[in-house]
Amino acid sequence: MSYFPEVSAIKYEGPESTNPLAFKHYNPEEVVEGQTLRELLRFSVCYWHTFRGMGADPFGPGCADRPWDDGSDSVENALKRVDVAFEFMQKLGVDFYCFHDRDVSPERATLKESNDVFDTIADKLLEAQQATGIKLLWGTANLFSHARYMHGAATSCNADVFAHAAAAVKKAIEVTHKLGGANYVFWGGREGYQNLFNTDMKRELDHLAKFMHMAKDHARSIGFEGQFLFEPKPKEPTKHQYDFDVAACMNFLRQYGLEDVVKMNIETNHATLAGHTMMHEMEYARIQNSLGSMDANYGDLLLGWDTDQFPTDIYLTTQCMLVVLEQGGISPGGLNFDAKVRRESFEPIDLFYAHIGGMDAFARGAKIAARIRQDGVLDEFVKNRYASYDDGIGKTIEEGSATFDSLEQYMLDKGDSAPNVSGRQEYLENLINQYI
Ligand code: XUL
Ligand code: CO
Repeated sequence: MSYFPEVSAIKYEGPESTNPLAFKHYNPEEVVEGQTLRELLRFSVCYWHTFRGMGADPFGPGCADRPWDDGSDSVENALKRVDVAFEFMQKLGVDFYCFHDRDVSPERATLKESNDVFDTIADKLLEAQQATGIKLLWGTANLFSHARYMHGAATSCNADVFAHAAAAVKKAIEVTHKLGGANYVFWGGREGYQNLFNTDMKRELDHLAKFMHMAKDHARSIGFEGQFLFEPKPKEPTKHQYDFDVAACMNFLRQYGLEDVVKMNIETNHATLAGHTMMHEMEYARIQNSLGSMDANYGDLLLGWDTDQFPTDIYLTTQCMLVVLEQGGISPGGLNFDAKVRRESFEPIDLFYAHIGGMDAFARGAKIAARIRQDGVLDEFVKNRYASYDDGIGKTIEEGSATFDSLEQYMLDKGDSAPNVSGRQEYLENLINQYI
């Protein structure tokens, strides 16, 4: 039984190919800075948008054509989706996938029943992983869709909801562990507030930290050694999410002693909603040894919400890959397409076009970034820009031997500072365009 009979395995055919169902740039075996593109990029398909998204928006219900899906929350339907997902991923040639508990497994009236169904689905996922070699990049729990989470989960004012969320995350970590997941993600679905008049921010943040500590303690107690990831997002669904951006997340993690166990899963559309570029968020995390994984997508800059489009912008992917290569890769994280096809792209084949485009865009970005790095054009420029700190007074500042007294004396002797040199931004932008 095939769910995508019109598609066979997607192959690399090179830039000259006109086949829309072929890679033009993603050759999984091509080596970039010592790693194959497959190892470097660690592409992952997300279960929620790709196998559960039906194109609903605030103005209308889903309208996607998914002939295999009867729309029910039956176990049979959930099991069938596993077959669909693995056929899709295998034909696409990705090595990883990601899910929330409720994407793969429907919720039932009680926690016990929900967990039992989840076990049945997890068995099938494990079988499918073993049959195909596709692995779990990360698991997570949906702590935002059910009405109980209206005030948040770990930051809910209702302690029972905190307990329910804890039980859900406990189970999701156990399933992630059973499936050999490389990471576990926290995205604070509704961990934030709509109005401070009814919110005790201090208590909510304390609770969130307690929750993450308990999650980590449980994970380690069952032998899950995967990496934890925190996913920054400034707003939506709440007016203010506590995981606003990398800076806010890092501050939170450090305040509560979690910085050694939790890294960042950075998403482009979340970065731009926070008023940052993706490169800023990635670089800010990288320099603090906290760049863990990426949710690859692209937001429409004319719209103020999370549009989760597939990334096709080579400028963006080049910037991302400059940071990834500087770090030497992103493993055990990966590059998860947290992206959805447009509502109008309602046919199953559109799922292939979307992922092929995203994978090609990142493969190009990787190769362009590697050439820029190989020629050392940015490195050399940046190094020279700070050369005044390599010796003399600058060196005393960096080494920590300078004081306000010594700096004052230096300037009294010298009279005035040395002239500045140009930042050459336009020159550098032109240079980067030559590589693209
Ligand atoms: C929501 C979002 C999530 C996380 C996982 O904007 O990005 O899907 O990636 O919970
Ligand atoms: Co995401």
